[in-house]
Amino acid sequence: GLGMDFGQRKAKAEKMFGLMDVFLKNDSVSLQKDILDHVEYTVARSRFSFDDFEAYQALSHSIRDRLIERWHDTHLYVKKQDPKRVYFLSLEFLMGRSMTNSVINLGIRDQYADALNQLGFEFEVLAEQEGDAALGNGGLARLSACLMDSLATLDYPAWGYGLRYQYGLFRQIILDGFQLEQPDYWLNFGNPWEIERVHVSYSVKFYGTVEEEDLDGERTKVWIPGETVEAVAYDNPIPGYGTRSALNLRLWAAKPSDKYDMESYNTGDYINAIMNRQKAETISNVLYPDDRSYQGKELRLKQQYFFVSASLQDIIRRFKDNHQNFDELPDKVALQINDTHPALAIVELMRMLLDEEHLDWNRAFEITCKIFSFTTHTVEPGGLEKVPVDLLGHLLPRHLQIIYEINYKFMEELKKIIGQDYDRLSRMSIIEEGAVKNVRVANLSIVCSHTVNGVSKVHLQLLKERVFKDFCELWPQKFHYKTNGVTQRRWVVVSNPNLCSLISKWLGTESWIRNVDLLGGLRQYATDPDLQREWKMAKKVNKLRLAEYIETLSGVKVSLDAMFDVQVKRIHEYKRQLLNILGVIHRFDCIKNMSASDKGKVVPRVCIIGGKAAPGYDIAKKIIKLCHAVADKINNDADVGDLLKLVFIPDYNVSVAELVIPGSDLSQHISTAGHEASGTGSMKFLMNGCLLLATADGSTVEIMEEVGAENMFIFGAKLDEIPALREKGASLKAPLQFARVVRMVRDGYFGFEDYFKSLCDTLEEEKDFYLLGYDFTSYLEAQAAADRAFVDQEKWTQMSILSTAGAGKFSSDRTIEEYAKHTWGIEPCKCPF
Ligand code: B1N
Repeated sequence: GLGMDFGQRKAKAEKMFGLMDVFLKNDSVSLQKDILDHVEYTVARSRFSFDDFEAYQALSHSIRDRLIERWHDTHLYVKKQDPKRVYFLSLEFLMGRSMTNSVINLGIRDQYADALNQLGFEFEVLAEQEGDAALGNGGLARLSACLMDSLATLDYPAWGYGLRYQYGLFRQIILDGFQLEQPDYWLNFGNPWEIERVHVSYSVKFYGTVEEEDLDGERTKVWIPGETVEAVAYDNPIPGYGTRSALNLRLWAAKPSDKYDMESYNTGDYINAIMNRQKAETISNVLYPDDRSYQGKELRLKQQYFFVSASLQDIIRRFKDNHQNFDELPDKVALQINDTHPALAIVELMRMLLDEEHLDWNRAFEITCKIFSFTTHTVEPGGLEKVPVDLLGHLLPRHLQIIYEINYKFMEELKKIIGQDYDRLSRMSIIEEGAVKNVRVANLSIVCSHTVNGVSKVHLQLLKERVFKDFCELWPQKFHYKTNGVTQRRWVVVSNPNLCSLISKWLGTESWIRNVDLLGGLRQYATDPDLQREWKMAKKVNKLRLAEYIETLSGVKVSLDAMFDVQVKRIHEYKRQLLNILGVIHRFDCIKNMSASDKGKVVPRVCIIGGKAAPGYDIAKKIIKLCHAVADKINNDADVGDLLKLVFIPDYNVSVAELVIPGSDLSQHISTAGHEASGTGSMKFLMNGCLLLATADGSTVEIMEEVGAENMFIFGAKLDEIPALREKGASLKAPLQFARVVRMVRDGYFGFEDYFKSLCDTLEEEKDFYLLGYDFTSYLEAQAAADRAFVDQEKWTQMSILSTAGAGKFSSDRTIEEYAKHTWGIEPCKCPF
């Protein structure tokens, strides 16, 4: 993969850096020795007696050494080249497990597998020992992780910045069909994939007052903070595939600051003072588990500012290492903010340039606007982040002043352009007036960014028509979209090795792993009986693995001949898991009322649903319970048998996804049109040859363009029909079949009728905001079409091959190329050895 052998690399590196002894060896004997050394000296177990977990620890440290090596080389080289870098700021990264991904990207999986065999272990078994790093909620957070993988693979000079939460996303356990949340104290067993940098730390300040001072005869504002917390860096190497590049994901942890002396007059004061200091750590304690509901919580705001302030100090320090003139900053630094969560970075940079570097306002603002780009993941104007002015002013008084100043100048400019249109001015203002005054974080981000990106083609359309209408009219050239993508390394190579080798064999190359467009080459073999046979076999093996998992989790035995029909994603009303469940009830009802001969024609199904509900999201939790109640009934019905099963997979996360996605035949992406900004799960299923049953929403619209609607099952109201349908409201008669299944739930056919009442109420004609009733008929038709296609296995397999073949566009490699070229203006910086 790397095109150079050990000796050549060593010679080159010595020439460049004058290093004498470089690079760890990767032959089986060296690896065995390394692993055993780590057993003895790192894990501190005897090399003659250690269990699977200790073997995993030793193995991961051996891999970590190799990651660090490349990570050092990349830094040294990039530092020397000093290109423009992109800094990806995100409050969430869903990395999942690291081990298999690391050895694959390092290109040494086979060597490790061999070394472990020699020691009497199996790589796959040890890989199962690792827990997930779940520092994020859902799609947005996994997108960050996929983009990092692509940045590394494509050799871009990039860093990621985020927060090192002590508690990741809660673990979901199911008790009597109800979701319970358990803390994810993921660092309990140590984390070999991070490097603690005790010496890389910055003070982050909060509260206090702003005073005016004389500085060289000029009046300047000085912030006298009230609290200081230390941010300590934890570095996570991100290896690229088929390159020696390894990027850095730097996550900040909060620690008490020891820069200030305490004055204690007695032991009690002293003890209390220590206890109070310890509170500093709460800032990075816990990830907020709601995706997209904003409450003006002080701790959340503190998290945002904490991570942004530390990151910017780090970035500016690095810039100042070899530059003095801040006019050069936009040539060296691109700052990408992932949704509005890190938007305080804009204000913090302004503050640093004004108050610390003493630039004048116009220069500071111009530089800031040239540096920031912002990606929004929102479709609802009401879903935009707002921060109460009082809260912000209390926590960050100087920042509030700067926000007011930015807004004042913006409003003055705007008046010159649009005149005295006060409605429009007040809509576009960064400050929302009202009983509670709020800072509109999105407006701030738009005003101060050079580019605003949506995450799919239809998302940009929605931004123009709805979410940011006023701004799009004012600055049409500012708004773009970059269709999301996922990394084929994680979602095919790591998670579906069977399919991976099959693809490489038929394409005659492994190059698709770096250049995913080559997948299109499978099209010509889509009807080849040999490929079809091997393709079906690979799917069978994956289905078996999934079936075993389901049986251990839920005790439900499922037939491998059934169609595995999967919907896994966060539980939300707009994602319409409820539509899925009602469809299952309908199917059940039909089977119950069928003659024996008709039953013979039913295509057996295993319906699989998985996903977490935000802890405070009542309706979502009821959907989970309904799924279990329905499953209890169906799975124990003798008339139904293997014709229909419903299973809920608990605690859906990245590593569960790696198991579930390759084993699915059909996957559902059925949001009401206009509600899913993009959706990235669909792309993972597509790559793995699963057929999609979907509405034309977010990314599926573009998937249709790539694989053809004839190779998918598309249904439901179209985006442009939705407003009129909502208008009609009560006069829309839901079909009888719909009324019947809702009745069954209402009347207690599945028990718990009181509990499900409010859930059923959301489906009443005048309240059915997400149009489940309206879409039900076409949903059932799409399901019937899927059944018909599945009966013809040749046809189905062809569609499956064509799905994978059409997945090329949805690689995050393509997404990153677009961002690099059109938004960040950065070039690859590849270490030449
Ligand atoms: O971002 C994904 C998209 O594929 C999904 O369609 C979109 O729903 C998702 C606040 C969010 N939007 N907003 C969030 C997450 C956490 C949070 O605290 C909002 N996530 C999305 C990637 O573009």
